[in-house]
Amino acid sequence: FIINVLNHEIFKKGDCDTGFISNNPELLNIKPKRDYELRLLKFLGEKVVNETDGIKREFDVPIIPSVEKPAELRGTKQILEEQGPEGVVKWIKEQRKLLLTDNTMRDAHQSLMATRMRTRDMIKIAKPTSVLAKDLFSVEMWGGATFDVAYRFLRESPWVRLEELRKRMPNLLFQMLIRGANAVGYKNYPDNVVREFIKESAQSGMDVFRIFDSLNWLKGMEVAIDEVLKTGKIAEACICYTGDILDDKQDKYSLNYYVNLAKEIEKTGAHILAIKDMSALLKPYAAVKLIKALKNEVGMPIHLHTHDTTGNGVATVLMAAEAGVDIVDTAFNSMSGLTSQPALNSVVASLKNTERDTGLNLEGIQQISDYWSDVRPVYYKFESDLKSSTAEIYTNEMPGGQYSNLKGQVESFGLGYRFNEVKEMYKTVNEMMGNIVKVTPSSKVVGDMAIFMVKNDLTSENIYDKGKDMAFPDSVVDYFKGMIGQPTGGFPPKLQKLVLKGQESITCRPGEIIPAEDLDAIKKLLKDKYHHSKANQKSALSYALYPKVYEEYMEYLDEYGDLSRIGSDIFFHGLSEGETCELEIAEGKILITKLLKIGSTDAEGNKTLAFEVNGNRREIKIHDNA
Ligand code: 3PY
Ligand code: ZN
Repeated sequence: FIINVLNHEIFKKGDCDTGFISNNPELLNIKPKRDYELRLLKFLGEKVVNETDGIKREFDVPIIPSVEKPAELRGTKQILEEQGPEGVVKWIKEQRKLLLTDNTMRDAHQSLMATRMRTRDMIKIAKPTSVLAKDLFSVEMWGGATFDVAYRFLRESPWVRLEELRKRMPNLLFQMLIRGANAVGYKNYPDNVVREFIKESAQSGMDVFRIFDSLNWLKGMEVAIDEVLKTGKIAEACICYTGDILDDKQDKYSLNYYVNLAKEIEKTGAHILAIKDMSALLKPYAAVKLIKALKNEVGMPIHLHTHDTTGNGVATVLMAAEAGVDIVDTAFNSMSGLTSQPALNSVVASLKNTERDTGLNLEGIQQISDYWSDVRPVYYKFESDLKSSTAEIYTNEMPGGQYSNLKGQVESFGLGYRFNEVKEMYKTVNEMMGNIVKVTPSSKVVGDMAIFMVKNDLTSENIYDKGKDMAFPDSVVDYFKGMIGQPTGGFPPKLQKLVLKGQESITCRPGEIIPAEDLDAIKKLLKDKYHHSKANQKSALSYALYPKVYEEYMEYLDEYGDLSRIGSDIFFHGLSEGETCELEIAEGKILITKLLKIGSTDAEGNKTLAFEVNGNRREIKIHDNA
């Protein structure tokens, strides 16, 4: 308003009286644009002053393959729409070809770059993927850690991601990973949250729900399976693979164990059986043994999920194909390998002219891989420094996504130099816990306990003495209380007693005792506290899953505005001095912004940054936290 007054011709001439404001109503036109602009400059200023110092690498602009939409674009999504989940199961069983799921937009970036891939980089390649890779079985692009990370670090809505991708990929099944009663979080939620979350996701375009329990405890998956069956979408239930079925000495997780679990899963009515090999432990010959046995014993199609941490990923996939697996998870080559999935393009190439030819077009999928190859460098800060495959994983059994995350977690405690010890301790903790399945969130419990032990110089022997008066990490306490379920073989009593220090534990399903969440009360809270006029079931569910993260997200939007449209090079690396860029702040609204100068720190510890925005000079003061 003041700027409007100062810029007004009458005011400038000094020719105004008390009627000036009422005679000139345009003075009250306060443009929200200015507000957007200011908030955006504040974001850029903070980034430059307190993170990058204006130093930035050059990044190539990713090339988006140009595709013409064919007259008819049909895929697996249409089979589901026209024939329901049973129709999809029938279709899968009729195929000789090996069906592929692309996991680039979910597990690949979760495993390679701490889940930081932004929606903006996904939606640009969505339409080309739907055309050039139209023969995929599905695209996994949601769930797992992506939900939390979208709000927590990317400050964007995962629901918008789902909707925007859905619009651009109408022919392919969308798939998500859901952690049973832990939904997309790290703890058991009330049943109504799990059910409503599935309902809302299905309505927003999700088709295949890959459901697992982090302890292979069937009870932990029951509610989720039941709800997916009600939605008419596809329930894919998992056996999480751990240990080594080729080694007769490892008898806890034997072939029989997996076959029995699969038979129990079949009884739930789930449509597809997934083998979830989250830590890349399924060796190629073990895959043959397991898949042949499962094919003999259960009627559901089998979907294999694995990682390439050991370098044996493609071999496992090919051997599984040979043994009759129906569908396998892969990632486009430039986003594959190491802790990510085995390479999609390479699998397609190796099966060309064989009985299990995937039918995917190599030239088309090369263009998609090239796009991801151009996108990836922007995320370099989040990549682990793992340069080669490692057979060490066969002994420490750490999931693909955890490896890169744990390293960061260990470093945040100032224990980076003791990472090898933490990895070794991860193994020890697993043994102390009775050899459990390790996948989110049980893997986090093991990781948190390993860090705690290294930090406090605890060993498997001295812990019972030294740990008597220590408060164990919350995740570890919850685990021993039975709040993420029951492990096969039960809890080791001595360790449970040490951790719980007299607190009660449960053996029932946590959902049976956790009170239902009042989603309407959450909507009201969001409306009252954040003036969130559009608070709906989606926002209420997000809050119910992650109250603190969701509140911080709302506060961030208030402070900086919606930054989901600005380029990832800017979002992560800001601007360098002299750089000009186009910043999209709302649909079609572009600010051409140049960082003219970064001033030096003044007596109050502030730096003044000069920008040019759409031709106008703007200055902003930012506190230098250094
Ligand atoms: C997740 O739960 O996010 C996983 O990827 C587990 O493997
Ligand atoms: Zn995985």
